[in-house]
Amino acid sequence: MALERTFSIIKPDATRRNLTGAINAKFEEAGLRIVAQKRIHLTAAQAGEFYKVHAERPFYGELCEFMASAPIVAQVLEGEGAIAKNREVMGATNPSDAAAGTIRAEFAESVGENSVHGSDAPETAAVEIAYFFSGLELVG
Ligand code: IDP
Repeated sequence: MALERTFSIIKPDATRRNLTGAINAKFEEAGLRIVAQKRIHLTAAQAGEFYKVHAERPFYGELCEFMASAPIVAQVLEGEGAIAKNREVMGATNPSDAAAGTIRAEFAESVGENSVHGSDAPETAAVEIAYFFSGLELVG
């Protein structure tokens, strides 16, 4: 499997509860290297742009408001098959469906406030990384 990069967000529910280190430990234990990371506070408009594929979903307004409610940690994770591996470490969207030991099973509060975001495909990873980071900020 090829070395790959994926985009990750530690969401406001997790930064609020000081879980950045605990979540990063899960990534590192799974062999994902954090090659870029920054803590930022999105505006609702910036969150809306990031999540625009969900613009027609009933929870879109709530999601944008939540993502702008406290700082996030935007990250790029690198590793063998990083996109799939990160989705595995994150667990299912709804924490009540997430496998034991996953980030969402351990830390998520609800289907909306579910602690982490991770890209779902190479194309989205490339777009999401470019939305938050310049090439100079990716240090492998
Ligand atoms: P994913 O984050 O596991 O890829 P998506 O279906 O792409 O899940 O949804 C994006 C985000 O939208 C979720 O992580 C969650 O924060 C939010 N979301 C998804 N479904 C619901 C819902 O039914 N109610 C509220 N928020 C939701």
